[in-house]
Amino acid sequence: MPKIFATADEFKRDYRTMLMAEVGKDIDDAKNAERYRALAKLIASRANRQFAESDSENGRSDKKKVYYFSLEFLMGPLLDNYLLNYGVRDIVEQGLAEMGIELDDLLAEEGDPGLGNGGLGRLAACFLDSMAAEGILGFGNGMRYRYGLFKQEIRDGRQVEVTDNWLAKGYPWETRHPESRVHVRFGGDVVRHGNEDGTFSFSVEGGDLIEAIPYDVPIIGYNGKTVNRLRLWSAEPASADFDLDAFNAGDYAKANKFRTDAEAISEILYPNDAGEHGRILRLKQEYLFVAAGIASILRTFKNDYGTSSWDRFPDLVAIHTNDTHPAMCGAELMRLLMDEEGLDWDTAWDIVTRSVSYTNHTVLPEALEKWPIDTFRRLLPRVYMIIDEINRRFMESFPRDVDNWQDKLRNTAILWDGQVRMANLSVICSHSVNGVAQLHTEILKRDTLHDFYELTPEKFNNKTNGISPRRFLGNANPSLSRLITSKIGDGWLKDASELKRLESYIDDNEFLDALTASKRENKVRLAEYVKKTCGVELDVDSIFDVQVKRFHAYKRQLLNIFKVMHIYNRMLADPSYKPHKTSFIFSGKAASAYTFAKEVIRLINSVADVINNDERVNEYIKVAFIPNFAVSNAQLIYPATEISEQISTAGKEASGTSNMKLMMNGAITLGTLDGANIEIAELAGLENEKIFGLKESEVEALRHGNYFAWDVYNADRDSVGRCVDELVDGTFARLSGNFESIQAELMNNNDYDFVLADFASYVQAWEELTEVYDDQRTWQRMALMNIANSGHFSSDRTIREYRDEIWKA
Ligand code: NBG
Repeated sequence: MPKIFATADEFKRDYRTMLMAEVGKDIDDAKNAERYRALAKLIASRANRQFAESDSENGRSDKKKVYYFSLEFLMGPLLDNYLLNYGVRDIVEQGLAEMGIELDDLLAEEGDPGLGNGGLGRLAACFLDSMAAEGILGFGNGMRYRYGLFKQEIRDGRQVEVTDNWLAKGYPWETRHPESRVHVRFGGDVVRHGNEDGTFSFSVEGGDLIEAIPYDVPIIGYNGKTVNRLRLWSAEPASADFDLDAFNAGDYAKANKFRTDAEAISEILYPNDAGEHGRILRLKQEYLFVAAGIASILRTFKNDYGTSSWDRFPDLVAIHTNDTHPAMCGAELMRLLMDEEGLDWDTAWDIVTRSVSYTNHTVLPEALEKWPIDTFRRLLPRVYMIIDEINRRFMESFPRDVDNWQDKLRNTAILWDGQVRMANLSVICSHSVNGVAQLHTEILKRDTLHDFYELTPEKFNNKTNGISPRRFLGNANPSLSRLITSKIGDGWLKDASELKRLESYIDDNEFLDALTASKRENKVRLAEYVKKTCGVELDVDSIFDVQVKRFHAYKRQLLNIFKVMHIYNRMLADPSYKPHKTSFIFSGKAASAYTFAKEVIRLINSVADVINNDERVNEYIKVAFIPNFAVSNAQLIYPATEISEQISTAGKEASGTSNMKLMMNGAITLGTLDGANIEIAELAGLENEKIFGLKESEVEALRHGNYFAWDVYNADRDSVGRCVDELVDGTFARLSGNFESIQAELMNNNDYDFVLADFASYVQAWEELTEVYDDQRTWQRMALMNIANSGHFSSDRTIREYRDEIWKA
C-alpha cells in the first residue's frame, strides 16, 4: 500500500495547497486552528477519494456490507489516529517541523465531539476503527447532534453543565451530502389500498415530512487499505414547508416554527441513564436515524443489485443494532419492503430476521426502553401497525405446551400494559442476540431475557467487548508503545495478540525498569494536566489510583470515596498510621437529572478540598477530580494509572471497557468479579489483579436474604459507620454543605448497591495491593502480565467474532 505522502516534501506541497484553498492563507499567516483545519481537511480529502474509488468497486462485488446502527459514536479526536493508521505520522511531523510548526500544537486544536455518553458510544467508535482495520465493509449509521452531551465544569464542588457547541468551529472531517437526503414522515394517517389480486397495500398520508441530511465522516483503517464511512443524520425541515405567507406577513415565529420543530430532532444527545426515557423527542430521534439509515441502505442495494434481488439481501447486508435505540430497524425494513417494494409479509419477514442482529448492553431494568403505545401509534402509525402484527404473530405462534406459558408470553410480548417494549422488539426481529462479556451474557440467558432464551437458545451468544489498541495504546501512550515496539516490533498494532510475546521479558530487569520509567513519564504528563485543570498538585511518586467512568450508583464511586474518607479518618485518629502515598483520581460525568450521582461528585470534590488542604495528611494522600471526562483527556489518564478501580456491584456492569484500556496501559485492576473484570483476571492471572467483594451469586442471595444495612453500620461505627455519619455531620461540608440525600438514599434503600457490605473487603484489598507497590519488581511484573495479556481485549478480536459468528461477512 503506497503511503498518501511519500516524502515530507510531497506532504508540504499538498498541505500548502490545501491551506490556501481552505483558509486562503500561507503557512506563516495562518493560526494554529486554521493549520489544524487544513491538515484535517487534507487527510479527509484523501480518505474520501479513496472511499469513492473503492465504493464503486465494492458496489459491484458480492462482499457483504455491515451497517452498524448506533445513536452514539464517541469518536474522540481523529487526526492523530488517522496519521497513525495511514502510517504518515513521522512524515507529517517532519514536514511540519520544516515549516516551523509542531504537530502537537495542531493536535491540541482538535475538539472532542461529545456524540456519546460513555462506554456504549466509545465501543461503537472502536468497532468502526476495527472494521476498517480488518477490511470489513462496515458503515456506521448515527445521529449528528447539534449539541453533544454537556461540557462539565466544577464550581464549589458541584457539576455544572455547559452547552457543548462542538460544531462552533466547524467539523473538518465531515462532508454534507444533500443529494442523499431521505424524507422521513411523522404522524399522518395510514391509508389502505385494495390491489387487483385482492390483497391490500398501505401508505401513510399527511403528517410532517422531515428531511434527514447525511454528513459523512471517513473511517480510515490501520494500514490505510480500507476506508469506510460513518454516516450521521441531521434533521431539517423539508424546504417546501417554509411558510412564505407568514414570513411575508412579518410573522417570523410562525414561519420558523416548523424549522425549529424539525431541527429539534437532531438538536441534542440524551443522557443514557436517570429516567430520560419516554420523551417524545427521543422517540423521534430513534425513528429518524433508523428510517433514514434503512432507506439509504435500500437505495444503495437497489443501485448495486437492482430491484429483483431481494432474496440475496441477507447475504449482502447485515444490520446491527447497538442496544435497543435502533430497535425499529426491523419494523422499518418490513415497511419499506412491503409498502415500497411490494413484497409480501412472509418474504419481507424472512429478509428482516436474517439481516438484523442485536447487542444488549445492560441488565438494569430502568434502562430497558419502553414507550407508551398511544404516543408511539400517533407518531408512527404505520410502523406501529407493523409492530402490532409482528407481536400478534409472535403471540399466536407461542408454544402452549410449556409450563407457565402465560407468564412467559407476558414477559416476551412486545406490546403489553399499554407499552411498546423495545428490547422484546429487538430480540424478536433479530437472528442473533449478544451480551458484551461472559457473565453478562449468562445473566441475559438466566434472567433478563430468559424466556426468549428458552424459546430460541440458538440466537444467544457472547461477544466480549474490546478496545482499539491503536488509539488506547498507540496514540495514548507513545512512550510505552515505543518501548514495546523496540522489543517485539510494531505488529501488535495490527495483531494485538502479539503483545503476549512481552511475557518473555518477565525477568528482564532493564525492561521492567523501562516500564516504570515510561509510567513515570506519563504520570508527570498527567500531573501537569491535573495542576492545570483542577489546581491540585500531585506527587508523581505516589500511586496513581484511578476511577474514571460515568457516575452511577452501581459503579460505586461512593465506595471509593468512602475508602478515602476512611483512610483520612484513620490517619487523624492514629498519627502512626501511614498509608501508602496515593493520589486518588476521579473523573466522569453524571446525567444532569441524576441527583444522587451529582451529589457523589460534590462529595468527592468536598473530600478533596478538605484532604488536599490538611497538612496533617496531604503529604500522603491527595484527591483530584478531573473535570469534563472525554476521549481526549482519557488518553492522558489511562497511561498514567497504576491502580484501575473497577468496583461495580457484581452483576451490574455489563462489561466495562475502561478496565481493558487501563489493563493495556499496565494498570492493576482492583475490582469485583463483574463484567469483563472476570475475563481480565482469568487472562492475566488472578495473582496479577486484586479481586474483592461479593460475587454475583452472593449479591443475588443477599438481596433476597436478610441483609440489613443498619446492622453493618452499627457493627462498624468507627470505619464505614463513621463515613456514613460524616455525610451529614459537617466534616466535609465546608465547600457547599452536607450530603443528606446521599445518606438517605444509601440507608433508606437498605444499601441497594452493597456499598457497606463490600466496604471492609475493599479497604483490605486496597491495603494489600498498595503494600505490593513497595516491592517494585513484583509490581512491574504484574503490570507486564497485564499488558502482555491485554491483546485479547483488542476490538479487532471482538469484531472478527462478530464478523464470523453474527454477520457472516
Ligand atoms: C454500557 C455498559 C458497560 C459496557 C458498555 C459497552 C450502556 C447502556 N451500557 O458495562 O454499562 O461496557 O455498555 O458495551 O451504556
